[in-house]
Amino acid sequence: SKKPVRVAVTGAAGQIGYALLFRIASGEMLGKDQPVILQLLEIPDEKAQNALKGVIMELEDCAFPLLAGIEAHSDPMQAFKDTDYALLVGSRPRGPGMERAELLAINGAIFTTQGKALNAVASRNVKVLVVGNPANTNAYIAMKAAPDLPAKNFTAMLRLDHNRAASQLAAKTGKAVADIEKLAVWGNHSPTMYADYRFATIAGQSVKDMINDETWNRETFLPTVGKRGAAIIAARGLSSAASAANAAIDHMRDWALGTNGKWVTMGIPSNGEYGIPKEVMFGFPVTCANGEYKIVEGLEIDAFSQECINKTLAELQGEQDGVKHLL
Ligand code: NAX
Repeated sequence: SKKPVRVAVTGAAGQIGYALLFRIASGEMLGKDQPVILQLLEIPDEKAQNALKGVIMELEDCAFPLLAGIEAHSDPMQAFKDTDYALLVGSRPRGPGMERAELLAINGAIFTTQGKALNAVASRNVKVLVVGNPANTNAYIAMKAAPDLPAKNFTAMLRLDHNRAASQLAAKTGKAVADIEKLAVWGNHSPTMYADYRFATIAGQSVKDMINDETWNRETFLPTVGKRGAAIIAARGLSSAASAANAAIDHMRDWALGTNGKWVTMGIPSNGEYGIPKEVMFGFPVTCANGEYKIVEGLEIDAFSQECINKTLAELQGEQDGVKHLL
């Protein structure tokens, strides 16, 4: 049988953590033949550490055959020791009335500390996924704080946006969501992201031709996908958790195990593709194989798409400029 791999999860006692850990431990992320050791990080706060103990008791009570060990930590230097995968979920999202500078300063501190810890103690092949918002910029900060690790190992979660877009397209066309191929989401995980179905197909047929309604694209589809997080908060009184955890599982599984040529969306550091400046942590369509992602290149960018890409890029550059002094 396979040797266990180490999976670190931060914010492990939070609501996404609660929807995520059981699925990792059951083999849904890395395969039903891959044992895992969970290395869980929470803040030192007594309430958070107690909540984490409760989650661990429940993990134990599942008696998962693939769960080869569980550790609880309050220090990232311990939580990230030799870790093969790191899911950075805990962060400080923007609260009501919070100044932008304050948000960036708090997360700057969290993600420089965690980036440095990964740099010092994680596996040299660690695959990092940042879920905690502002996800792209937090991933950028962690990457910059970890100069001894390959920049390409740092990614941000755009998969929830991708899955939301796929689900809207399935509903609109009356087709199965599983049959949608070649969907792309460009840019920042924020309402400025650009979900792009110009290349999408269902059973080889063009989704754009099937829908044939540019007004629906611009006035219904894009705002629905962009504001989906806010709609869930309004309905549930809490932010999306199970769907976010599901997207994190999808992202890591596809990165580790491959997509068989299927396009998925990942937030990754640009190497200049599509005119996105180097190092900007940007949502791109990718395929994955052999543990590596590869940007889908050569797609035509029309005027409307370029306008959308410029807008989400400007927002991201604004965020990343806002943290430069912290790095
Ligand atoms: P919760 O507030 O339920 O849980 C967050 C947990 O992180 C808390 O238990 C907290 O103690 C812990 N934490 C905070 N700082 C930490 C640190 N420095 N080290 C370790 N743990 C720390 O939030 P939850 O609903 O689980 O959401 C977590 C993050 O995901 C938020 O930033 C949220 O905005 C973000 N989201 C990102 C999404 C995406 O698509 N990228 C979608 C869903 C979600 O909104």
